[in-house]
Amino acid sequence: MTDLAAPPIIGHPLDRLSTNETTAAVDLVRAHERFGDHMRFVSVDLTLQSKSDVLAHAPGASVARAADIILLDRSDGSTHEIVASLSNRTVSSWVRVEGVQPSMFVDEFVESEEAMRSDPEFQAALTKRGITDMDLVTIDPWCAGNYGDPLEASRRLVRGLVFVHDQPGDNQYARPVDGLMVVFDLNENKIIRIEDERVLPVPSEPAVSAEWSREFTPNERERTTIKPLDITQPDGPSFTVEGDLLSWQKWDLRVGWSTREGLVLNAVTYTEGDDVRSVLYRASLAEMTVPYGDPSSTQARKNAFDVGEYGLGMLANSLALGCDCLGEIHYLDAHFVMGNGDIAEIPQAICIHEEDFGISWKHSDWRTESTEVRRLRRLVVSFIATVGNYEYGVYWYFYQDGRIENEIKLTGILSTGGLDTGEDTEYGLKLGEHLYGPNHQHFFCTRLDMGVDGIANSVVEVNTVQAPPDENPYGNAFKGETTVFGTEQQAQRRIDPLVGRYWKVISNERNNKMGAPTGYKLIAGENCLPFATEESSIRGRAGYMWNHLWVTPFAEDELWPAGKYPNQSGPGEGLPAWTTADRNVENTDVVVWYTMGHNHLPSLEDWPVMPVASIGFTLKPSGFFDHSPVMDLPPSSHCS
Ligand SMILES: [Cu+2]
Repeated sequence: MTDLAAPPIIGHPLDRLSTNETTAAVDLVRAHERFGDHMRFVSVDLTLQSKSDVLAHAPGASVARAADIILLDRSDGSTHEIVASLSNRTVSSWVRVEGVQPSMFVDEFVESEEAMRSDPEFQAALTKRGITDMDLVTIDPWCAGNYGDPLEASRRLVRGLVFVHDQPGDNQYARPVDGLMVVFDLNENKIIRIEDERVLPVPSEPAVSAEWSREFTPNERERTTIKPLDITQPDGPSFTVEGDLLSWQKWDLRVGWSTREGLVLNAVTYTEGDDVRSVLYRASLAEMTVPYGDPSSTQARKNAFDVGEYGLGMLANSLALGCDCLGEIHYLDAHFVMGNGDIAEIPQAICIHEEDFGISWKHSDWRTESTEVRRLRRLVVSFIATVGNYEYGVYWYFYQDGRIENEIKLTGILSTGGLDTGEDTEYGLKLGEHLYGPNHQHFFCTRLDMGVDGIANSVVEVNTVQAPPDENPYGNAFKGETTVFGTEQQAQRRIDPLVGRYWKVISNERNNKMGAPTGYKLIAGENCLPFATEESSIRGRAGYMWNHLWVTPFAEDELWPAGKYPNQSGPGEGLPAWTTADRNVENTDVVVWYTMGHNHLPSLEDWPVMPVASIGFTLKPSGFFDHSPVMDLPPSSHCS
């Protein structure tokens, strides 16, 4: 029933939830008759509205606002999916879901570590290793996965990885207590089992080489030869931000956010004059998985789904606490909901700034000595999440020449293992006596809900091939061979840099001046495939990793490549399940899923904090414009 007293909400349907709206959603749920004290809030996020409604939205029109809430009932392990209408101030839907584990929430990190630390049996296992000061012990709770243990089907489990500080606040990852793992039930908040397999010496490397915090690193080690390099923008930046609408150099987009994905890009358009051209409807890092490649029983269970098991939005850094961006910066705040329903603010979670990016184009004529050079700029929209030991920076770049780039910056500390005296391993790199960094991979799946010049799009693959003999009298000829994907299974593809393979999203609604469809190509960067076997647990649970490209027809409930609840999931969910229908993906509303893998055989330089490793891909206009889109760039004033 509509509450007539509720004022209509003016805004845009994609506007992020305000803290007031999240609070209102929590209050509606708490006041509901089905809510109980044993329920915990996992997440509160903006309800995605139908694409047709969003596209039809007229500026100034009122919008229907709603929030999706996920609750965990700790008394029976059930999950509850709720929709709260913020416009009508009612709970419009409440669905109980059995047999799934929603993602971990921050309270569980804190509570589980406390409970493990104070357990007498756990303390005895540490005493056996000469560790008696429990305040120095840290336990990283890793979602337990699914390896056929019946407990994994019935309980909400984490496996605790144990580390120990030498002094409070120093780098505990230099001192793994390997061979000891704690199986812990989050709902009962108690240890189920201690797997005490092997007593290993705790590494005792000289502290200075393992430390990163300034508190523990001597100042005399710091370089003194760096002169100031200031970025000054005396007239301010060239972008504007109105609410969540970001506008810069013909680009417009709406910044979005979710507990699970962190930063989301909505409604990305490129405008020339009155011609507003759509490129992307929605883009985000939709899943990532980190499979470890070491057969030791500790490492073999490490298969983190950092988006679906934890949530990059919940783990986002407040960029107020560092110096992550340079120049004239505009920050946007974010927030998430704690288990008890309290709001946790993340001030300055999203960074927006622009960067000089070298030259855009240049030509010199040696006869006339005429030279023209133009500099290129890019707009950067980014955030950084800390997932335990590791940091992931998610960067989106928009260029004046129509390119969009995605870059993931990987940094942070290796999740280490221990070795016996004199022991070495092929399944990782020894970093010092008793210490190694295990082999692992990082897979990132970006969901690209495309809309290149309209909703109706197709995807083609282009491979470069040698010309056939009858067309190749000089033996030099080659050409691009284009294949249009008709169905989902045809569009499950892997990279092939040796034939210059790229994929291109083309419009079925608009042609360029040569009569060909306008398009954007997806250019792969670094990539690899998983090494896990067909029989492995992760093969079933993260099937999306085995193809670099997937294309699906848009479906409102298909957001998560490894399924909605990858925590302790069974095999086959997400992209592998949806695409068995082999639906049409030609001349329709398509979603492109690009998976990229970073293969991480550690090196000594990764220790103690890994210098950023970078992986990404590019969306580049390809027949989208009728000519170079950057001939209108003016010369730089300071060079003339
Ligand atoms: Cu790594």
